[in-house]
Amino acid sequence: MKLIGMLDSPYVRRVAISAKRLGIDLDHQSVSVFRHFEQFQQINPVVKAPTLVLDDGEVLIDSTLIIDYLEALAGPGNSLMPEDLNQRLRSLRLIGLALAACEKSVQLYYERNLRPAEIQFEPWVERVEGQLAAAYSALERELELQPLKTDGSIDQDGITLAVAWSFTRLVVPDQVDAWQFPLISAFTDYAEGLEAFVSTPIE
Ligand SMILES: N[C@@H](CCC(=O)N[C@@H](CS)C(=O)NCC(=O)O)C(=O)O
Repeated sequence: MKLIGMLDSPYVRRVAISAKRLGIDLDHQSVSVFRHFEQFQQINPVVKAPTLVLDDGEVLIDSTLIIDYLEALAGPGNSLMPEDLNQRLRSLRLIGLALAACEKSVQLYYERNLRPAEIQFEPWVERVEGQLAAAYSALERELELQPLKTDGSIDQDGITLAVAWSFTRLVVPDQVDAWQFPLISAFTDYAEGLEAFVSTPIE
């Protein structure tokens, strides 16, 4: 199976890291939705990263749906999601917040880098900045209430949180200070030291 997309996309990176943690070998191809638009179009006319191309040529998009498929391939004993209902609910809450943080970081990055300065719409930018801060504040509170494991393992909530934080710090560093979100920052330092992260560097 081929995973198409750049690792500077948090969505591509969470799929690549999840696959490693699930023991699934993916052939990763760094094709950019911007710099290699036409090449990407040949693989997937919708040009969304990540794209997973199955061995029979079937194409799957959206990181969460791709991870769902990889989880099914790996089998129940290997899941990155807790079985306990309450813990699963908490994981889903963390993942939802981290994905919202990714989305808001992407929106700010696109606004700053794709839209000409003279047609930027400040009320929209302020709205997105507020949403991004709200997502990380909620995540920091979640970690205050219950820390994530730092025993050498990592599950889907931790993967998505750390990937989101590293991405935000890379593309819109002015939006988040490590001292404002010490628990998220410390957890990300831990995650970025794990083999699955080190071997899947943000490009
Ligand atoms: N919800 C999607 C979001 C994927 C996404 O928006 N990826 C970006 C790259 S970071 C992309 O494909 N951008 C190109 C575009 O939307 O035209 C997921 O989880 O995979």
